[in-house]
Amino acid sequence: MNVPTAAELAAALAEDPDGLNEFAGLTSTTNATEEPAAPPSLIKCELTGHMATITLANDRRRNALSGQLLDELVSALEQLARVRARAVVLRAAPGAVVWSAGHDIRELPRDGADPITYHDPLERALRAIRKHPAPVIAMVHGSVWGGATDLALSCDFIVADQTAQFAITPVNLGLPYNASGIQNFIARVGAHIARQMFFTAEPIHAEQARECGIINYLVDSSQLQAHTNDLAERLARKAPLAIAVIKEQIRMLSEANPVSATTFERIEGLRSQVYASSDYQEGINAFLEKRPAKFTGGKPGDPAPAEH
Ligand code: KGA
Repeated sequence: MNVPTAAELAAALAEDPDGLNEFAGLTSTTNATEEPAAPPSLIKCELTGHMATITLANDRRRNALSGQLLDELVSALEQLARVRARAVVLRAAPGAVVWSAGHDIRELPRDGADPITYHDPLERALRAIRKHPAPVIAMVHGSVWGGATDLALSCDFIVADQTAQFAITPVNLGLPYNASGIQNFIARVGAHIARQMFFTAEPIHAEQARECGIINYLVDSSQLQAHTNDLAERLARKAPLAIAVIKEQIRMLSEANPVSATTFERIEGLRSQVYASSDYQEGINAFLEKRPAKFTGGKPGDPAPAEH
């Protein structure tokens, strides 16, 4: 993996504290003959002064959020916290027209297990962004799908251009989204727009995304990178401890939504009916077979529908 280790980041910072430190493509010094070759890295991490950029770099799979990509993202954020980066930009590689296609559908479980548990790599990454001490800015050019919209909404800012669009698509897969994700959408866009996004699974385009508070700054494509870097530099000049503690308070207070144990258990019971259903299997099969899904709405145990 070419994400620099914390030691590499710290050593480079110590060598050149005032200059521009570039970390793209740094590799571990482990002797390659001792271990099997690691798969190519799916993200790139660079640190320039106090500002970091994490680039999603798997356009071939439209930056689908696989376990590997998300583990690398979490690891990069941990390392950037250790070297006290003061602002992090999360972006897709230049030229990509899909920012991210969301959860890697090939990695969704097919064995009756909950598809998005607390320990799912996507959930770990969402928490890593929300708990990261420095502000994380999603710089969005292009379309954002499913769990990637949750990921972008978990960032502290979204700076986007006119090509940006955001969709949340579990109803295309017959998948029961989870309570923390739905809470995140309600907190960010309100129940009314959350219903529109979840029920239609249609993308919200840039103008509406700005109106409903998804996008903080909507700028021309030619200004996207400059505007994002300028914001990151401004944030990097503020008091980092104050930012970290205010960020953590906003997270804790916005998540402080008392739900009784009974209600939570009811939510989990309802969700399990969905991921145990034939619609969930059909949604994944349809994606893999590149065809529209045919959903029946049958609950587990219902008789199979008659063929027409
Ligand atoms: N998971 C796994 N593989 C994916 C993927 C995904 N989410 N999205 C794309 N791919 C693969 C795709 O199978 C293809 O592989 C390659 O990436 C290029 O995609 O070459 P292969 O082996 O066939 P494609 O479709 O050819 O690219 P495109 O024509 O440019 O279209 C891009 C989009 C993003 C529009 C299209 O790929 C798409 O609709 N993807 C699925 C988007 C989506 O619905 N994501 C939601 C995933 O679910 C999710 O996040 C959750 C948990 N949820 O919604 O609840």
